[in-house]
Amino acid sequence: MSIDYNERIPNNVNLSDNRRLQRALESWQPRYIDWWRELGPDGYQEAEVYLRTAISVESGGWAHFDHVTMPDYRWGIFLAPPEKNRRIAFGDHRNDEAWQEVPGEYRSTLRRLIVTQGDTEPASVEQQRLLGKTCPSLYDLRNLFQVNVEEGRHLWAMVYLLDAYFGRDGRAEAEEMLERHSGDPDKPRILGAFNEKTPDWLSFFMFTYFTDRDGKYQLASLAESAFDPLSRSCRFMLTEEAHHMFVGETGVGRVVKRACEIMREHGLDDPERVRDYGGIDLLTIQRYINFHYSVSADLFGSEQSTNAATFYTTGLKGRFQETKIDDDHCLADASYSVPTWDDGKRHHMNAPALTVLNERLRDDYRQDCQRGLDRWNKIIAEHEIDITLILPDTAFHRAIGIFAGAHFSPVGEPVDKATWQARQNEWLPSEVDHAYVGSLMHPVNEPNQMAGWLVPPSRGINGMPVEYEYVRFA
Ligand code: BYC
Ligand code: FE
Ligand code: FE
Repeated sequence: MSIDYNERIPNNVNLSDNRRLQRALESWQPRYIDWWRELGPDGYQEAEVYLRTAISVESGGWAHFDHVTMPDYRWGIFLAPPEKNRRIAFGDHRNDEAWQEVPGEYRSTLRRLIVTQGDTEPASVEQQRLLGKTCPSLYDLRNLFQVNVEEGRHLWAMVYLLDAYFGRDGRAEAEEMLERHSGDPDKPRILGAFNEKTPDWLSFFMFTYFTDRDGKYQLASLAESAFDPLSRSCRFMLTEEAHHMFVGETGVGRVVKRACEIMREHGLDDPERVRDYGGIDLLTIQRYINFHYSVSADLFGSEQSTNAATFYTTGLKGRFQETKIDDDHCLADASYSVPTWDDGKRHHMNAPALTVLNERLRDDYRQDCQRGLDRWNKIIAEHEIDITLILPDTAFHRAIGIFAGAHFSPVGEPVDKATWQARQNEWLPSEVDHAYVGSLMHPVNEPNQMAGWLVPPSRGINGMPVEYEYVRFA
């Protein structure tokens, strides 16, 4: 299971034993590097960044830290160790041996899932490409680039599966991964949230908190897949994902803390006055939460989904922590409560569990999101400020599913279009908010400095001090 770094493409899949596959990936590699130089981080390609690189896929001790320039980062193919005699945990093929090849009848469905997953990875790098220019500290700059190179590696993980298991169609899909671009009107990325802008660092922290967390839930569901190479790819990706969400949670927490400090220091009752002292006020933070939570909730798809039912019964995509759930793992007679919206009224109904798997995963996700809000609220309470950040109601600002097209307040009351238009600036980041947050975005490139709109992190990376020179400029 060790990783061979002497090869052009580091891997733990014995790539050199499969010449055809090796050639396919080696011919994709320069196109990937071209894409990285063109649409990866703007500037900084010559800077030396203190990055971690995977050296082993075993749990614990897999990371190596060193200053490297990003184009020299060793993107490779790493699968989690195989589970001996792994059996399929759910669906019609439950208890069969996990598949090492793709069954012919599921080829196109599985390809579509892998393409959708893979497409998000380079999309996020594209969305974040300008942020380096306004980093609040070298510590944060390094974290941004760590996230970016790992998202690049996640693309490699999916491109490997496409090339190795889907023949000519897979190779064509690998090419298209570099042809669609975030926000491109003609060739956009596949899922909505990945065509939005990430214009400032508060957006970046929100994105890594909320949108990377969709990644956690989707990857965990795909890690249950009967198709073992996909399962093993996703299991290793999940180990990297934890850091991305850490960047988001601590990042937002540091902005919250700074807002609270300013309020206490200057005895402010009106939260908005935090702006007079160069902080980001809690009401603006709430509007950013409303936006990023709602577009990320859309990534789970419609409440009722025949796609999701098919993915499940055929064994392609399971539930979150499938093997830990105590039921028949076929959902033959099970039901699950889902929201409904008819005639302008909201209710709940029990639906056949199989048909509402997207909603179930969204519920799991929502609970996980709330945990970070609880921690942020604890910071606020510690400063004796009477404000609570909330997750917006599931119906708020949705573009996918039953609530799409209707309007709701953040606490889930239906409102008419006129009210929505009149109050939108209270509920979602307004142009004024974006301009204000944007006005705070100035690069801080000295090791011992930190922008004034957030507090320093409580510790540095890999035991290094916060003031460490995480990025060295050429
Ligand atoms: N935007 O039955 P439905 C990550 C489409 S994030 C646009 O409701 P289904 C990362 C859908 O494709 C994790 N289109 O949903 C994070 C379908 O189209 P087709 C990404 C959407 O199929 C941060 C139609 O609407 N991974 O890794 O059950 C940084 C009806 O769909 C959207 C995955 O998503 C949307 N929001 O579920 C970096 C896992 N939602 O097929 C990386 C793989 C739905 O009729 N993907 N549609 O043309 C899936 O499991 C499923 O495709 C989805 C949708 C859960 C996304
Ligand atoms: Fe990823
Ligand atoms: Fe991520």
